[in-house]
Amino acid sequence: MGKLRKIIHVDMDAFFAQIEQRDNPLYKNKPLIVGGPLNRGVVSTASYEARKYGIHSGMPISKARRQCPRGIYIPVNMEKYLRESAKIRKIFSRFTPLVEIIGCDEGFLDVTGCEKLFGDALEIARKVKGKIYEDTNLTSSAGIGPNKFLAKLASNMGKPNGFTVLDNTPIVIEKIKLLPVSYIWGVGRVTEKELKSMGIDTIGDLADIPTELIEARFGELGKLISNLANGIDNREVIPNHEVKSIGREITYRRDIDDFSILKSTLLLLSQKITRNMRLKGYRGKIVTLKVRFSDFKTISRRVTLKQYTYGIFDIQKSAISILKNIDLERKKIRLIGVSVSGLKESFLLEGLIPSDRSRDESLTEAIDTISNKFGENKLTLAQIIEKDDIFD
Ligand code: TTP
Ligand code: MG
Repeated sequence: MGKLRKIIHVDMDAFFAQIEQRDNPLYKNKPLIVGGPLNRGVVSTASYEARKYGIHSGMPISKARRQCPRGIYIPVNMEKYLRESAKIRKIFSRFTPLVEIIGCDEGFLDVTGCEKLFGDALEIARKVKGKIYEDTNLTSSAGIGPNKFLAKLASNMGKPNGFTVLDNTPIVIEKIKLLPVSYIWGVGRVTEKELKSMGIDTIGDLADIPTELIEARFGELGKLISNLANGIDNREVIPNHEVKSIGREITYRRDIDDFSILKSTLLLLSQKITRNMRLKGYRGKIVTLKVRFSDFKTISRRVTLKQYTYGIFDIQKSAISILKNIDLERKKIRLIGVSVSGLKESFLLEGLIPSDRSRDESLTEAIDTISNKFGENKLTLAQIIEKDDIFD
């Protein structure tokens, strides 16, 4: 057992919609739907008044209009929301350097040991919420717990304008077990459906099944959600600036000089890296290829892309282009690795990614969805499966 941690999770309420309601008195207390393009697009978010009509993020606007014809529909004004987002981040960082921002409106603060400066976790959470309101006129919801899972669950339970503490006590755990599995971080709609088909509806149902079984079915994600269902969560709060690069490498069981195998490997590595980038919310601009030859000589070369991306083929193609420039004559490769640096959090790039990028990125998202469903290790692209035996 590690030391007892104190984690705070703060999430803005109906973020885009609340900002628009703040700025336009005509929108106050009304069902307000932010999203676009207005007739073809999806809902980014809806005010709590609109949620009563069953409207939620990701729903096609056409459907929302049918369910709530009297709603007010407005487009996204990302620049404006990012200005508020920056203020919120700044407030978080006043209390601890251990701040991990997720997306544009939420963050985790590890305030273990901060009592002397700012008071206990409850007091800090109260101060953060208060300061956010003071500086932005926006409400947020705070959750406090001994780990990220419980802190996030707590902030979600009290929404809007909530303040909830969840300790790892038997009473709390019993209560959590009654919640639907979809409350678990990482259980998306696809996973939820699959779990339901296995007869798992609640967090308690999931906790009752041995972790190995869930892992066998869902891969790494399975292990994570099974542990979370049991209240086990050792994930640290990782300050965003500390993520400098995201990469993977592979050592072959025997040394390789077959270019098609190397190419497939780069595809596999790119898939794993881009999945990780998306999970953490980054795009990157610099691709580095590392190659270790059979004589252990190791080289690494990098290219800088024109655009920030998390597209699988953007990364793979860059790595291949580097590989082509390396003299492989009479040499065999023992290890190959790819990493992406020059990272930027995706939400900061919103609206700045030109549409010709989006095809590769959409493909990456689709592959992610399939990976979530079948477990990361079950899905490998193209011919990699056949060559599986050459990797360590
Ligand atoms: P969320 O925090 O998920 O949602 P929210 O702040 O609107 O509402 P809640 O009170 O439940 O926290 O997301 C933050 C913002 O991110 C949201 O206001 C709009 C944007 N967003 C999208 O654009 N698309 C999406 O699918 C989601 C989930 C969010
Ligand atoms: Mg929010």
